Amino acid sequence: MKRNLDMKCKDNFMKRFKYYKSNKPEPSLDKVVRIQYDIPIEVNNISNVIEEDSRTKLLGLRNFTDWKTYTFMKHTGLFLIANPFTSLGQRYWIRKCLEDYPRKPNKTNIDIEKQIEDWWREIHKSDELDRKMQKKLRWTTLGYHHNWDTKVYCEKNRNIFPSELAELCDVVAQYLGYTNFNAQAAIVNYYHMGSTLSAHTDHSEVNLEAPLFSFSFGQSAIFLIGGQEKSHEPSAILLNSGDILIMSKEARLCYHAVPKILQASDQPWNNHEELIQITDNGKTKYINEETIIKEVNRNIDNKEWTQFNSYVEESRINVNVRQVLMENQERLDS
Ligand SMILES: O=C(O)CCC(=O)C(=O)O
Repeated sequence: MKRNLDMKCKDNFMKRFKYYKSNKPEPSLDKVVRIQYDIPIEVNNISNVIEEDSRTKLLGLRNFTDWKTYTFMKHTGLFLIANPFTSLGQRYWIRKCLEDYPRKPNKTNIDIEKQIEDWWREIHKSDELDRKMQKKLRWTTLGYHHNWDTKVYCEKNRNIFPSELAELCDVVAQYLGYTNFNAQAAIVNYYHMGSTLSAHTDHSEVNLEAPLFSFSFGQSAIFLIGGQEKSHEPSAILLNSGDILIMSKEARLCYHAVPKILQASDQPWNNHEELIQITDNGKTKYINEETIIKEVNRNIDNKEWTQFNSYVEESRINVNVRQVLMENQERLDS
């Protein structure tokens, strides 16, 4: 009897996962925390730690005073910043994830089958889009490459972390009061409408005190987060394009999953009133300002944007960034 009860309890995460994954019947969204419609009772608005950061505009972010940040009573250490990106900012990050991040020397899931130098160029090399190869890309890793088998990072399996992504994380970290965050590893996940990501915890990093930053773009998702055991009843949260989820403190080691991708109710990357040129206005730590201004502004051109638009109209992209090492540690073996 006791054993049966234990077995039942163990199933809580999986039970919710299966419920939200289902297509027949479609799950009810009544219990999904949806910040865009109303502020559910379990979510509180938090006040900003610092007033401003001159780098926000360069990185496609609104001013801190316009950010809306929420914490969750049931999940200590979990933060949700509801889309702080401008439309042009979303375009810039979506394009980075598609055009730049899957390029070598970064690793992708396609590598075991075929080494492709430049996935985005490869799928567009002839007049007709290579849809088969387009759909094949499920992840790319940056910085310290995640080892999916051993779950252990190693120095030999490391490339330079993209400076603009490090800069973005630094801004968000400073905003939340983390003054020493160092972006060292990232997984970019590519989801199509039927894709899921099963329950797991992220515990490969030496430093488990540092927060994990997770950025969502394109189509929406139901995100499940529970406790450090699968028996905990998870909460379901709707993540929309531009949302930033931060897992820190207790939430850093909690089970989480993506059981469903949902059609986005709007396309914040296509808000034409917000496609305004950016100019130099911030002291950057990692990036060259001239380069980023050029790269952000070229996406105002809708013609240049078309191919990226087609991708996010039917896919979701998630970038999650971690600090691997302890503060002042330079290498895994030091
Ligand atoms: O797609 C997401 O929102 C979550 C991704 C994730 O949990 C991971 O890559 O570890």
